[in-house]
Amino acid sequence: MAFETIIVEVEDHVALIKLNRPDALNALNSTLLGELATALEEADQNDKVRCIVLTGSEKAFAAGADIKEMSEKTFVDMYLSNFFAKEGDAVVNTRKPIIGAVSGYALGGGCELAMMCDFIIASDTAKFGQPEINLGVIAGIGGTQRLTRFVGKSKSMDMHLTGRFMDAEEAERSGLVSRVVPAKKLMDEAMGAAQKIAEKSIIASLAAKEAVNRAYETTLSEGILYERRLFHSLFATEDQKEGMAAFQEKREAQFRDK
Ligand code: CO8
Repeated sequence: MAFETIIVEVEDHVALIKLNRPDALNALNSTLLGELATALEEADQNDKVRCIVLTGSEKAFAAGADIKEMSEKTFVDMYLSNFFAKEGDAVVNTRKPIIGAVSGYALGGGCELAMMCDFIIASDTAKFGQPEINLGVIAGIGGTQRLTRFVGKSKSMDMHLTGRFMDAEEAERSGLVSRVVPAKKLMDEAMGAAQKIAEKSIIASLAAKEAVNRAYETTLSEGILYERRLFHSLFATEDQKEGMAAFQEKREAQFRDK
């Protein structure tokens, strides 16, 4: 499908989705978010895709929700449309792993979108922030909740109340991102990580993603039980037999997603 505000390429089992509104620093408007939701649903359905990389430009992953589109909206508009809740759900309901490859600004809704990815690889130029307070509003698509879980209350409060930006080094130190690499190497690093994921059994990848995400939704003992049951169930797969046989035969496993 042809898109206006994103570019999608599928190669070697990885879907690369690039936000593409360069004149607006990839500000998230309704067209872009609708297209992103569609692209993610398509990637999830596409048997050739085993991992997804979501990225922006070198200058901006995304500088937030589109302020120009939003500015004249009323409470009733926002409430009745449930502003971008459906599109946000489409991101978090994607079952295949999503890597956020972040360079430049990831602000407001852009930071929130990056945090909806399964993990973030950042370039050393990345800047994260929840500056909505400067516009007389607050984060609206998970920022107060997700950032707090990533970096703790004190830093999250600091970011949401002052609107200050966090650079890549601080983001890595605080647990917001998994790796920081020089800007020029960002896409190689993200695509390399995606390739590694694509080589695994997709059944195990989906189970790992589901289990880690339970940690944010439930108690420790329930989460551990959930993990244990998923772990047990993987012994019903041919890929478990293949993975463990390959280890003993000192060869690469050939997973068949069965
Ligand atoms: N919305 C609309 N247009 C934007 C946005 C934005 N969020 N950010 C940048 N742009 C546009 C600018 O208006 C400008 O366009 P034009 O040339 O037509 O005037 C162009 O992008 C380039 O921007 P700048 O000239 O400002 O570039 P600078 O390098 O000087 O500054 C900054 C870069 C610091 C990123 C600056 O653009 C900025 O502060 N942007 C706004 C950041 C912000 O406040 N983000 C939060 C938005 S609110 C939000 O995200 C709410 C989330 C809750 C719901 C989420 C649903 C998805």
